[in-house]
Amino acid sequence: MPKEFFPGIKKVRYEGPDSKNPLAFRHYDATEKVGGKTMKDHFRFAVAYWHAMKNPLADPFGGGTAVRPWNSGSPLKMVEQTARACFEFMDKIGIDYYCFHDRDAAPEMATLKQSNEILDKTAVILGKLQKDTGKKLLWGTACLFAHTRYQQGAATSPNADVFAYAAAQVKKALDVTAQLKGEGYTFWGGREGYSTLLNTDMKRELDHLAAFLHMAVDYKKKIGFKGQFYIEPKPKEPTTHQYDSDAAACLNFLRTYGLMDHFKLNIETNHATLAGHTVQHDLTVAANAGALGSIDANAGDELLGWDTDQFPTNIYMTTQIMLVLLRMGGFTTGGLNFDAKVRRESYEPVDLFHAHIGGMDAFARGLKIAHAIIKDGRLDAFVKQRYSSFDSGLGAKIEARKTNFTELEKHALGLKKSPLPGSGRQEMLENLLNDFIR
Ligand code: XLS
Ligand code: NI
Ligand code: NI
Repeated sequence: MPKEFFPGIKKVRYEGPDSKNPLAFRHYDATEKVGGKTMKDHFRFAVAYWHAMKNPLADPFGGGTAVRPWNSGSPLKMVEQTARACFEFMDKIGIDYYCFHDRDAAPEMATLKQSNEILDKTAVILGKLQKDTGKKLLWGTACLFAHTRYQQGAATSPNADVFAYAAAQVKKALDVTAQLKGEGYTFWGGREGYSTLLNTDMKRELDHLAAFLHMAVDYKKKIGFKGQFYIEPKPKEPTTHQYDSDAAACLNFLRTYGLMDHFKLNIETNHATLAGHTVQHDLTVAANAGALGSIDANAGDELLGWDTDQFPTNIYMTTQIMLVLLRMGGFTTGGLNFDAKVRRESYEPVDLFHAHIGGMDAFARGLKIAHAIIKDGRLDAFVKQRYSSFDSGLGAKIEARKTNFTELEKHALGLKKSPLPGSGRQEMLENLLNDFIR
């Protein structure tokens, strides 16, 4: 086994905004404090095992291009090489957390028993690497969408044996996540959705999904796993209609089935945009419900209508993400997981560095800009002023639910002219925001 998988690449350092070194940070300085907290603690960045280590970079018209020397050899050798490569990468890029699916940490074998066995061996390898390096698992998850058995869903499959198989897989993934002291566990509903109602009993499928998640909660208690559970919304792809389509749909599902106390949301940029929202919209919906748990940081291509999972480089967007996060008071669980892959054309291992450096720098700038905007106060003051008619008098009575239609009608009839809310000043506020992006 080679000593290094990224030979010739040194630890990436902060060199300041004027650095011309493409393998240095220009804005992300792990120890720099913004608003009394280090950048490192603000972000809690994570490497996504499936994209960074395992994605072959195929597309519908051609196979993988990625050069990933660690993805070779017998299953166990490959597992160990990949784990070592991932930890070397985390060390050199300066990221403390990683996230994995059971089936990217270890391959699916011929039987469930064999798959469990190799996953157990993998957990020992990962556990040892964690111990030696201090790196941590942000969250684990199970891949309930790739195998042909899950073609029609896992917890929403029309077949009870498939449901049971998925349950067994999650049980094991929870064991391994707990063993590795994972700080969370994510449920992305892979193929939990449908393509046509002609063959689908939607109510029954949703009931099954809820039963599945309740059993996961029970099992979590049983094994004493303390990590946070997350649901990750996504509107389409692979199925036409995903049940967990956006933050609002997930919250409605969780409330309907009495699961709100046990789950938070893991919001992904490109999923929000596929749902026809902005990421700041879905983050805000989740935060308003006290349920913003974690973020899968990436970006879509404005010109393409699918989950392109690109690295986030748009400072306007990272600024708005950080505005939501700072106003919420920062992460109490979770972190920023780079659920993003390099382009098919960027096939060399070093491209993983460029990609993560770009994402971390873009978030560092977004953090500083958002912090400056909040400190400046004009934006928040404008919003406060905009709703000020609810601060006293009739408005305050409305908010306190101490009035009724009859009283409001009397008030409206007594107005000298038809009321106007005042300009929304969108353009002025857009200019204000841009003033901070320097
Ligand atoms: C796919 C999802 C997936 C989840 C984990 O679109 O983003 O990567 O984050 O299963
Ligand atoms: Ni994701
Ligand atoms: Ni995704």
